[in-house]
Amino acid sequence: MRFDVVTLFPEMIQEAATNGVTGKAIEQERVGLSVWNPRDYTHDKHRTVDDRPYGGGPGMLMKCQPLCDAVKDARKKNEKGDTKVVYMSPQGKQITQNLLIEASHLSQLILVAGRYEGVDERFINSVCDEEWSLGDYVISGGELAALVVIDAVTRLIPGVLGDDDSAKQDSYMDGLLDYPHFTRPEESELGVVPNVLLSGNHQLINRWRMKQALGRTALRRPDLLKVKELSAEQSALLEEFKNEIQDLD
Ligand code: 4GX
Repeated sequence: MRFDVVTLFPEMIQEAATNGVTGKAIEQERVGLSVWNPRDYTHDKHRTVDDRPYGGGPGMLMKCQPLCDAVKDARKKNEKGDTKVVYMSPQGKQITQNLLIEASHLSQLILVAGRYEGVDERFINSVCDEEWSLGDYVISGGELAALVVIDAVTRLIPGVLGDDDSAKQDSYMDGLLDYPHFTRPEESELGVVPNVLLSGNHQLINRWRMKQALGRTALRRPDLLKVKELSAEQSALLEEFKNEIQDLD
């Protein structure tokens, strides 16, 4: 799969994406990444990419033509398969792991990062297939949002994560928060490690971890539990967790 980012700050994408998990995936050619600067598609002496909004008001908007021409060039990089063009903004559909799993099956994802007060609405309506949001808060430009999408999607591509990490994508803990983790020392001024984790009994350890994952999800994200089907064993573990909390008071 390949990512193409349309941005006035190409270095921001190149710098961040060529480190860590995404950097390695690019090196190993498991994913492709190119950046496209709308400024390179201007034709005037000042290389103008923005203009004042019709109707007045503060701020500037990105003009359609340089954005359209950048997307048109990015599309040429895809030889076969599906392309999706996505504009990142708080007006979009909030991204979820499921949305990103679907995106990981595309052959090309073109991410458009807006600056200023946004882009001319006609570009979104005519050129973009979808509008995606990180969540209900405002950042200064779409670049960080595009990087979040690239990172999260790259992790889903076969071969990108090592076997140890990919096991994490196994389904039985899907839709639950993670259980708590501990490493050495066994005992410190910050407290002790739960005894069961030192027992060497892997059946007991897995049971404890599942119970913690269920309990934390119930306490912190009850919305996630509402949509998850629990097995009989999971329901029993969650009941145990809830009873143990009540024993505390
Ligand atoms: N999830 N931003 C887009 C420019 C903008 C302003 C107004 C449309 C209308 C964001 C987010 C996000 C900041 C990217 C504003 N576009 N992107 N930018 N939340 O906050 O993705």
